[in-house]
Amino acid sequence: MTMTLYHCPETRSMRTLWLLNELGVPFELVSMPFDHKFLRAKDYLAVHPLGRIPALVDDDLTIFESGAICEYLCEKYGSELGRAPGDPERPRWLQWVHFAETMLVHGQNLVQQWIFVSEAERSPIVINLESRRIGKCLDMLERILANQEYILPSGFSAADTSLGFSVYFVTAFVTFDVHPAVQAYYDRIWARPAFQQSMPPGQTKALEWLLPRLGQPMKFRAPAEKIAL
Ligand SMILES: N[C@@H](CCC(=O)N[C@@H](CS)C(=O)NCC(=O)O)C(=O)O
Repeated sequence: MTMTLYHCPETRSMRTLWLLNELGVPFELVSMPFDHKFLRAKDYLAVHPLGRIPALVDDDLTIFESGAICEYLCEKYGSELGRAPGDPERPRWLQWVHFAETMLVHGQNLVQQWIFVSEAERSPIVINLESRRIGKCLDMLERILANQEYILPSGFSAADTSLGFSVYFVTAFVTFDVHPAVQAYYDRIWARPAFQQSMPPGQTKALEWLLPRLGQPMKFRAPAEKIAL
């Protein structure tokens, strides 16, 4: 009865890997290069019909979608990293677990622009727009994290393994110069041993191997207004 995580380094499956490391439960890791040779192989399509990661196989259950896996694992282990139904923080916990995906999509669109689209087809408008969307997300997080260490007032939770990965990922495209509270959050994440265990060994920056092919990170102006959330 082994639980198996299908993973590619520095992709959304890092959320699950990090969470499993935080939970300290036994699992088997199948780590693949981010390459269709592996992701579209017949064997893997039998696990995830679209050949995406993460996918988790737990006995006779196969589940995909990083947010769903996060909820599943917290429930399975009754972990304090989740917020169970009835917990006053449950709605916010769900919100941040799933918001993480909204934020990441902007980063993913930037990877598409810089890496997968030819130079002739690359769009400065899309790059600008998606970077600014990340900036708006950071402005919102800045206001929250100015008053608390993690995304929920009560402290670290699996919402941070979801959101923290998105914050990690976007550091390849933007700077946190005017988002000091987000920077401090990011530093706190890095200090967690379970996060470090989920990183490719020896790597100190997000998407380090791709950085030479990405443009200069976008710098933002300080957020103008302080809106109470
Ligand atoms: N919403 C899904 C997205 C899964 C996804 O698209 N993962 C990417 C890696 S970050 C992938 O597998 N891409 C491979 C492909 O599109 O072929 C989740 O959160 O798990």
